Amino acid sequence: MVLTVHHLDNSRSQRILWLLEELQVPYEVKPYKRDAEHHAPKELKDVHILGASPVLTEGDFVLAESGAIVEYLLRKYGKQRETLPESAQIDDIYFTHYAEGSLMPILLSKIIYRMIPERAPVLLKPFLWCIFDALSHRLVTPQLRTHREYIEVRLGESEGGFFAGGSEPTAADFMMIFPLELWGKMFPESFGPRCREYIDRIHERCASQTSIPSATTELSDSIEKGGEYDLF
Ligand SMILES: N[C@@H](CCC(=O)N[C@@H](CS)C(=O)NCC(=O)O)C(=O)O
Repeated sequence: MVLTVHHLDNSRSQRILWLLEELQVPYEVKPYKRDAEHHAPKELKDVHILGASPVLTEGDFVLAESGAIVEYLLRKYGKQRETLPESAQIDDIYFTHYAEGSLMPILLSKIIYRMIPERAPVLLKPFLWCIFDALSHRLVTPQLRTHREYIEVRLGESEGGFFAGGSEPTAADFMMIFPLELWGKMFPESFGPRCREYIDRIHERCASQTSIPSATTELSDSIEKGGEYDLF
């Protein structure tokens, strides 16, 4: 039975590709293309009723939700969280959940405030831009500023440069990379320098993985398998 990543282009399933590369576990990618409205195609619902990516399958086994997949794969193939110092374990748990629980909703609301006027009929656009821009500045920008300060401080405190404090990525990093890439790409004006340095370092690390001789699936191969990743 083969581990299969059901991968939607430019999506959270990039997290799982990076993790599987790090773990050097053999896997296959089943690609799905977003439709004109940017939604996943209907076929993904045949794999998991919610129809969102990523989904991991292995025979009859089906698992959705990127955080659950990260935890599952690390538990099965990775270094156990319990081997980290206790404070690092707490940071790892915290940032693993913070990524989807706190940071993603803020970024998504900022994206929606931008998307509504962008997709509105031409005549309504100027009016809606005015309203949604003002709402976004009032409601979302201050939150994003606070989160930026918080993450910048955390990265500054981390001795090894990763979220749990060490020099190797943990679940927290596999989760945090996606919202940080999204933020840097969509709202670069509010993106922090340590966050920029963090994602550059991870991209360098990914690039160098292509030369790991024992890797069963090389990253360049996986990027090819997953299609182009526009957030990178
Ligand atoms: N919290 C879920 C979110 C899954 C999700 O919304 N995935 C997006 C891609 S990043 C998706 O499949 N969107 C397509 C759609 O909703 O049609 C996770 O972390 O896996």
